[in-house]
Amino acid sequence: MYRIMLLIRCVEEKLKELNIEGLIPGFLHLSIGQEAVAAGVMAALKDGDYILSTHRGHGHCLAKGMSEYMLFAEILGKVEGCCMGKGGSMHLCDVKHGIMGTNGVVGANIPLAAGIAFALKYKGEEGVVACFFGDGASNTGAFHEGLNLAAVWKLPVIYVCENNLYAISTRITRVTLIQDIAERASSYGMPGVVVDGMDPLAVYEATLKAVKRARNGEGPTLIECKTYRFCGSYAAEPPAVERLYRSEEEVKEHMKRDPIKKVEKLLIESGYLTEVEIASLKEDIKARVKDSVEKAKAAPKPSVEIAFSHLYPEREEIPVDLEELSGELVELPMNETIRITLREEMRKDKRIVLMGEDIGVLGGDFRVTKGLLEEFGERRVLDTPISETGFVGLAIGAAMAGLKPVVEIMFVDFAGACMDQIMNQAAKLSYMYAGQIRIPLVIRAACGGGIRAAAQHSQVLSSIFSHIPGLKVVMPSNPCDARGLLKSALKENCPVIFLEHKLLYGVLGPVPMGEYYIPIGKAKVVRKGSDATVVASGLMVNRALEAAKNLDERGISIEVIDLRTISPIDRETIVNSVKHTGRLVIVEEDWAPCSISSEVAAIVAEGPFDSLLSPVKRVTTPFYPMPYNPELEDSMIPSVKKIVSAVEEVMDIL
Ligand SMILES: Cc1ncc(C[n+]2csc(CCOP(=O)(O)OP(=O)(O)O)c2C)c(N)n1
Repeated sequence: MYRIMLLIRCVEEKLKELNIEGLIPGFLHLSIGQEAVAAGVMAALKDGDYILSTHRGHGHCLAKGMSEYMLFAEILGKVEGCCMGKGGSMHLCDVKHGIMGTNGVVGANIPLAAGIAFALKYKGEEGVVACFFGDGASNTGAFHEGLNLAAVWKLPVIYVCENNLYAISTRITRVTLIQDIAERASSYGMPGVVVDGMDPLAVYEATLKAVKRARNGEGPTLIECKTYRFCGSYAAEPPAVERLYRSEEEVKEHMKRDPIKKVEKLLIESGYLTEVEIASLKEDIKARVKDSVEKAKAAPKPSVEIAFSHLYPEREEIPVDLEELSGELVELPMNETIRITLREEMRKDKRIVLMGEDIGVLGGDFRVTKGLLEEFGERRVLDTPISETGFVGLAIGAAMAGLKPVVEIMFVDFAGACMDQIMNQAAKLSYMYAGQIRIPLVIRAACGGGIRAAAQHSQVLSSIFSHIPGLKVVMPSNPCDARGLLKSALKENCPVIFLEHKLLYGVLGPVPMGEYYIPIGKAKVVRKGSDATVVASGLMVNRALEAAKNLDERGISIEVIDLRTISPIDRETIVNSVKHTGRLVIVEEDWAPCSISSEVAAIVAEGPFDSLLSPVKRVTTPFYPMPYNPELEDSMIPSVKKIVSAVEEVMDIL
């Protein structure tokens, strides 16, 4: 432990120098003073155990086995860094050593850790997860949701709170009324322990107990380590800024508790090491660190292509030709189609687990998962607390550790409650950790208006997800597509947002019972035509088809494109169609500003603009929330009539 603490201190002192020299391009948070926590916790872990850490995670990574060379190279932005220069100090990862990532979003790693622990337990592996976070993180929703879920499902996690008294400049006593953060553990039904975080042995002993508990299947423990950082919140914090929130005297007082000096004294007094031996050990570490830094400075930078890699890891192989209909065609509604597809895939692939609010006993608000609990049991069909950040984060963690979770967000409107987990975690981890981690996760959500559910239960929001690289977004318009898209989504190694329109759940359509996969990223021309192109998705495809039928009776030939995949959008199919028809109407059940319809219009403006015979027309929801009154609601959602009028306008036949 002493050696590890020395290494961490030496590496971080070096990083401080590099920062002063201007060699570190980004943020740098040092943990000087807090080394005993990293050393003590890691001494109690084994090789098959995992850690998750924070923006202040150099020490944790070094103690868990990351080489100082990989660390320096990463922080200097070099291709030989642990994340090929794509992560930097706040986003380190070394899966080979069980380091499942340091995280730049305070508190976000807490549900992820529960998820990795869930996967370990599910697979019957004996590993445990240690999750580090600061006192500041203990006031995030992710803390409460993550700890609660870990406790309820008795997951093998050790939550390690490094209470260094400050979240940047905010002293914990100004934002938290209880004396010990560990007290919070009792409200989740788990043990909470307070230890002297400046004493590696005390940290080690507390962790050892927590690890034993976790390995025995007794669930998580919260360990609060009372510690202190001797440096500013970030490496370049000027003393004048630091003085705004803590005095020099206070820092000096805490420096008397320096864990390295404390252990040194103990080692000498107990006759374990002499002063000469300690000096020589320090020299060795210094020399080793110096070599690593020199090598890292000389290492190559990443090539430009590296910036464009690791976003969407290659999907699993699909055993049949895409789009090939197979098996008997059976008339089914969309909710039942999704259910039988999930059931079939779950029978084949034990990695698939379902999570969500009321999806088990009730079968979901829209009964999509009805009966699956009975067949697969509580181990694979999990009713969750109302805790979107908790269970979506947990599912991401489980995916990181090799499972394939399918999460249901009851109404897509509630995705806002867990947007950090979707956009900063699920979408980004594979990229920022340079492909070391994959997130094979499907997030299903009911969307759309028409059921008189008003402003907070009627949105589609596909454009919000589609704005984020790293996610794929699909939206079936009929039961057959729901089957093909879901089967394909379950072969992806990236998060897929699967949007299910509520008004389509009960709509019948022919569904192929065999292996049927629809390529993700490909739109479909669902009706051929020559006068105008209508682009739509989800429920709007059906309205566009009806409009096309009406117009056909008047001799107007409409080509209808069903986007199927909203992101990444299929530019080629749109461009080819508009080149052919010369006119474009985009129908979207969503607001026009910054929407999918804006995107489609931009694709045409950037591409076959010269082919346009008339301006592009969009039929969208007025830029107001959804009202409750049925007539008012119906007036908001694009109707067949409005689509027909839009086509007439682009055809100039008003
Ligand atoms: C969700 C979120 N909010 C705000 C920030 C900005 N931020 C970065 S570090 C930090 C303080 C964190 O304090 P604490 O959790 O106690 O950890 P420490 O920095 O003391 O190690 C804040 C607010 C962030 N990264 N994430």
